Amino acid sequence: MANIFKSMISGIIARNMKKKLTNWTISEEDVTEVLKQIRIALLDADVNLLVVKNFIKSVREKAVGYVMEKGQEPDKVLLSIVKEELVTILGKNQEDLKLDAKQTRIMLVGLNGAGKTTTIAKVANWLKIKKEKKPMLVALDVYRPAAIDQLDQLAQKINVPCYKEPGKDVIAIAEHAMHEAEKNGNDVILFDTAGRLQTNVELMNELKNIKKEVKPQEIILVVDAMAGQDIINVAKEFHETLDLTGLIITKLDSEARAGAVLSITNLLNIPVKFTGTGEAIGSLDIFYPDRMADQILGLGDIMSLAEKAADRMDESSAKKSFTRMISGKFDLEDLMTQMEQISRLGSLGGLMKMLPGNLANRVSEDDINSAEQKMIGWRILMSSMTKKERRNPALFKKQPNRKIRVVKGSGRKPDELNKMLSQWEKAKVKMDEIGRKIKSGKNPLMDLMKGGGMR
Ligand SMILES: Nc1nc2c(ncn2[C@@H]2O[C@H](COP(=O)(O)OP(=O)(O)OP(=O)(O)O)[C@@H](O)[C@H]2O)c(=O)[nH]1
Ligand SMILES: [Mg+2]
Repeated sequence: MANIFKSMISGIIARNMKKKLTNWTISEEDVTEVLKQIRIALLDADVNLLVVKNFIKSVREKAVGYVMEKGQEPDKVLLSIVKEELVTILGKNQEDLKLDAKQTRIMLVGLNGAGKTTTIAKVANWLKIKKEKKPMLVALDVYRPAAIDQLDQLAQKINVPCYKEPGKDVIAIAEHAMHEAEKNGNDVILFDTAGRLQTNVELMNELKNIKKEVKPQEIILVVDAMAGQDIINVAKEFHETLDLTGLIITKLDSEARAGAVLSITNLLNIPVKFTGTGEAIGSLDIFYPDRMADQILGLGDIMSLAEKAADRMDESSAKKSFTRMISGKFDLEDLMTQMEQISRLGSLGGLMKMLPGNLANRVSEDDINSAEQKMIGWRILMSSMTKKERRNPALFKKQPNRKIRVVKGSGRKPDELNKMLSQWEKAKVKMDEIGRKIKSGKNPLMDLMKGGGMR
């Protein structure tokens, strides 16, 4: 997604539309330059040409002739038109999986390496945890024994059953699997099908036959964000043969531009159901066109960040460390716990990308890298201390020998330890101050906003 972020369409709009319009109606001339730049940014992100053309056309139609009301600013008006059109392109309304049937059957299809098998396990885990379902996985990629093992191992990891058979008759296996699921009360069956390097008649026939036997409520095409424009024809072929009900885009965590796969939903009118953002089982997100539009515009994805934090942060320990902070008791043990919590959310760079563009832009890649390096160093230093030392860092002043031991044990530099201790002390002074203000009924955020920020 990196290039989409860098294109920062909201930045383009801000730069080009800040100037005063000559009158209250937006004219063709007012938008010529900005639309040209947005067009280039979208093509740069590998969005399909036809999608770009239609997009620019509808933005132009909505913008030109727009009569502004008093107090409206041209850049805000254009940004909201662009966002609305982007959301339309990305599918307008997010659609949930159809899960009402007594036994829901879902087929995942796609090219080799797209991420079908990994994604099946992610979706099954999501169904189990978020939807309280009893999923079963079925191995229909019977041509490579390793493929069955891969699915089986993932199933064990998430603790759901995996149905497999030694033979190669996928229709029979699918039929047996459905009986087995019915017998065991599995209410969702996920079929892992074989991929090919390219679509071919043999694969399409096999999938068509499986579909006939299984009668799935959902047939989902799994596509890799790194795919180029070819993927659009591939998706068309799958859709013509199978009448797809959804898409899952994997590997959005990569440096891929993702424009091609994001174009499929508009060109073929198939909703994106989920996105994959990593190899781990938990790296699956429901797709929200609105949030994706904000990401593309460079407005960040605060909602996802908040959800991620809620999912992975340990609330009770967060509350505890906050209380300790404002009561002047924040020590290195608390700092270590906090740093562990932050690292559970992922890399700092990844977190920064979720912040709105103007915030994220203030911090350079170098700053992020050096902060990450610093955190690594601090964690190593702190884990070389005894718990007693972390609870009472004043011991380092009283007995400097302790410092020598920590430096030796951690393999870090003495200077790094000294800097860490002095930064902790400074932060503690600030926190004490905030704590006192809270206790006396003042809102410390007001001070922070007036410029006395914590640094
Ligand atoms: N970074 C990243 N890697 C992913 C993601 N999804 C899948 N992968 C990786 O992509 C590779 C291929 O994934 P599989 O699930 O085996 O793909 P498949 O479509 O089942 O492939 P075949 O069975 O060979 O057709 C594996 O190394 C996965 O770990 C993702 O969202 N992000
Ligand atoms: Mg597979």
